[in-house]
Amino acid sequence: MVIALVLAGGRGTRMKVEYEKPLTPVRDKPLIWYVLEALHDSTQVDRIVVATSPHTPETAKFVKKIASKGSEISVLDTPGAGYIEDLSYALSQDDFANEIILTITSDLPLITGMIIDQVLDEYQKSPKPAMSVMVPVEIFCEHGIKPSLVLEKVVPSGLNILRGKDTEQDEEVLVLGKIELAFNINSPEDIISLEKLWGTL
Ligand SMILES: Nc1nc2c(ncn2[C@@H]2O[C@H](COP(=O)(O)OP(=O)(O)O)[C@@H](O)[C@H]2O)c(=O)[nH]1
Ligand SMILES: [Mg+2]
Repeated sequence: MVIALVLAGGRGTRMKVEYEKPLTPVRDKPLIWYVLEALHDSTQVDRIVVATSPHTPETAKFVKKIASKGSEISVLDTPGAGYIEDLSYALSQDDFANEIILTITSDLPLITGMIIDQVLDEYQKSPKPAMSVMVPVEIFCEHGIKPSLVLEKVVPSGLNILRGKDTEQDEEVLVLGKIELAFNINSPEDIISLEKLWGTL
């Protein structure tokens, strides 16, 4: 089974607004809606779990409202102790043991179901239990976007795959030339970049 774990419990302080970041309006929809829609469109994701925290109570309410309409989606209340800490907390859940866990951030408005399926196809072909997905930095330059973090010419995407148990896992690095995997919203300026990108993709 493939479980998508959406991390949506950060403080989002760089947005400088009172909204919780996952609920930031982007073309009349909350930011996280784009990620949930892409996961819903994926043919390989079986379950969606949204990891909220005490920093994002309204996001939890929003997801529960969607869940009440019968989608395969649920909320996991994580402590809000930090990305890595809350990810470990989530992975230690009994019902995640040995499942394929696709982790994704709530701030990737360009992600699509097709790209998620492409990553999962590559994961299924790989002999390794974990996969981290990177985007070449040139892709950012081509679109005139400044990436927040560059590791030796690649930018970490907001999407990774691992098995549901919190131990060291041998990982394959997949490099995909898709801006959709790494363009994430962290500041109000990013919303302006997003509008520009939408015009070109
Ligand atoms: N559950 C949970 N999610 C978090 C935490 N910190 C960040 N996130 C989520 O992780 C995603 C990425 O966070 P962000 O601050 O944008 O990190 P960056 O893009 O790597 O700089 C967002 O969707 C956050 O809501 C945390 O402590 N707990
Ligand atoms: Mg981000």
